[in-house]
Amino acid sequence: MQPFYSLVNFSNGKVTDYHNKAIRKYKDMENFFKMYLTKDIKANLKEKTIYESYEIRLPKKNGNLSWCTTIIYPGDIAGEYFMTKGHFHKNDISAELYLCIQGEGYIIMQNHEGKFIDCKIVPGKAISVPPEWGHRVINSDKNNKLIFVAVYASDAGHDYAFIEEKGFKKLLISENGKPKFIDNPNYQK
Ligand code: S6P
Ligand code: ZN
Repeated sequence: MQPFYSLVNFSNGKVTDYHNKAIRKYKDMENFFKMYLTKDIKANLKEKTIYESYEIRLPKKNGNLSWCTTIIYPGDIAGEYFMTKGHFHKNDISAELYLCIQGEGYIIMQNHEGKFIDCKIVPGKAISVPPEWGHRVINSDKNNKLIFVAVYASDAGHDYAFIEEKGFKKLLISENGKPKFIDNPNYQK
């Protein structure tokens, strides 16, 4: 393989020459939001775009790195800010590097023993997610997009099952217009 490059647009998060674009709407990730909603309200939110991502994806071969930009739109679902689904890596020994380029929010991380850590993110902040820590990014600014770059082993893979069923220990909600962590009522069930 030859070296190659792409250009990241720091204003809108788009990347040239990407291999994979994903758009996640509410209907694609309903179960990841844990605040209670009636069926009718859920039905009305189905087409809402929560985030999109542009990935430079290299073959899943040991030693290759892939990376992507993610743009999380502003908003909330029953108070829970828009966010990524969150996942562990299938290949759990894979670490990841996050670099925020626009907006503000939080990265939350949790390991298999249930230790939970949150870290505020602002442009220029780079966060190292060690192996074996689940991770999610949350946009806590209801007026602006949050854009970040993530770099990870190409064979890292995504394991969403635990987060979809139980979620992280804490949820980030908007209370009186300010972000606040609360216990996830679904976590102990
Ligand atoms: C991959 C990396 C990111 C996320 C993306 C969307 O390891 O962490 O590229 O896939 O930000 O997040 P999620 O949790 O919905 O896949
Ligand atoms: Zn990851």
